[in-house]
Amino acid sequence: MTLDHAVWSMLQEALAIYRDSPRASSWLRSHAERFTEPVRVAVAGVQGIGKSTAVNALIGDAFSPLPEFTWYRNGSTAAAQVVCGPRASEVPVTRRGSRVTVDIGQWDKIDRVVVDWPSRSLRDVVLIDTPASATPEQIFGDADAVLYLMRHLRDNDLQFLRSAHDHPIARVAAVNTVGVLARADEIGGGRIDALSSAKQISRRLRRDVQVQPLCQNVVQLAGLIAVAARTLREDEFVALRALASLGREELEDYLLSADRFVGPSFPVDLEASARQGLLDRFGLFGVRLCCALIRQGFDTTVKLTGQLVQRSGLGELRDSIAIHFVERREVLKARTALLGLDVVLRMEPRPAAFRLMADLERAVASAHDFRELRLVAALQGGRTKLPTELEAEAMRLIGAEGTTSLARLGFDYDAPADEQREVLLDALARWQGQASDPHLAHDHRRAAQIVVRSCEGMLTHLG
Ligand SMILES: Nc1nc2c(ncn2[C@@H]2O[C@H](COP(=O)(O)OP(=O)(O)O)[C@@H](O)[C@H]2O)c(=O)[nH]1
Ligand SMILES: [Mg+2]
Repeated sequence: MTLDHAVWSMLQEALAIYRDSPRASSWLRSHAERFTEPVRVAVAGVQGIGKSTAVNALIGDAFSPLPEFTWYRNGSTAAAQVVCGPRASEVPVTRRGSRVTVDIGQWDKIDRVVVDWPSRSLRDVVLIDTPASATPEQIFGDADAVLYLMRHLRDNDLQFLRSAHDHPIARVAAVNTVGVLARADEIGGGRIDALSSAKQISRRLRRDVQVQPLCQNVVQLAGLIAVAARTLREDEFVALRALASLGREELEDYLLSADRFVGPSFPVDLEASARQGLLDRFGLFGVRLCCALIRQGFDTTVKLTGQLVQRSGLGELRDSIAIHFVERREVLKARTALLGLDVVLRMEPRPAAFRLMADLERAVASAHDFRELRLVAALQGGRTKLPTELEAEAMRLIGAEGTTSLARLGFDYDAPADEQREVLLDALARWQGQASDPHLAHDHRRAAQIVVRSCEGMLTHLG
């Protein structure tokens, strides 16, 4: 039985056990519904760190920020609701230029705003923007997975990240958080190499002994630039191209401060209001980067946007969401359902439900997906050691770089099935050898067994 089936039947059995309790039934029904939805990814972090901006970058539109939990779901047409308890009221959504505004009006209390929005980026996830007042309990209660934005690693960041794993079930499956080094453009005082410095810092954070058990990955993001790139207008591009026509050094003089950049004596025929507009949208660093890129030959909107999406870190952030959250949907949903059942059990303990919970915990712990994720963490954290080359191959085969068979087998093109099978059989034989070699350490062989199981899984799929 797959994990999906195990969890689904657990939820149905729990509904039968609690059919006489309206409160438990309604809770379990909401969990059953949630189980079939796309993965819910919350964006968390302290006030002003860039959460709403990051959400906009991911969606590709510039929503005016709201001081409430705001859920963005894929919808065939644009619509928005204010939700409070069981009540949901439609509210207007309007677009002016690249700005989208949801007019929520006046309410005493709001649980959340739900925005339905046609966007490819929302096909596989529901994004949740969190307000300043959000507690970790609320965030980890609503979401299946979390993007945690930070600038430096501070105590309050670690506290937040650890709170995700306070719960014993969550600890079994510490698989739902990706750290984001936010405002990457501000690293090192906005020098032109800020984004590559940020990349190095995020790599270091990824390997940090305190962060590693709490985040599956750490990536950097220059959110402001990413939003501007995804919503770049023709008039902005024309203005940037005009700026880029200035000599690098001459332009640099005017990019020393915001005042100089929007000041009266400017060598290019560009109104102060247009310069201010560029500054608001891109920041000084962003303007500098755009001009450098245009000079390097990324001189159409398509080319420039593509570069900005990659350099801002948005590309890598999207990949990370795909690899760690979307492709691991089954595990994340199972984890959420277990936590949900645990709540019911604590409120209304019943022997039949305890048995159910024990069965499910076993199912989850033995699910191969979880074994893979735990092995990824153990290898990254150095708790399990393999020789360097084998470790790299093991990581790939157990899905650390993506869970499709192409990613696991290391193909960077769409290899036909028989070519994949050949590589796979070779890997399988190698790892079977490792798994059964009596001279190797126990944890080495144990790791090899998991890799073998991953290979066997692929073989079934490839047919
Ligand atoms: N320079 C820079 N500013 C940013 C970035 N992301 C957000 N901001 C700005 O920081 C302020 C707060 O951002 P916001 O996304 O509303 O933060 P939130 O409170 O975490 O949702 C806004 O003025 C943004 O324009 C970034 O990557 N770089
Ligand atoms: Mg915000």
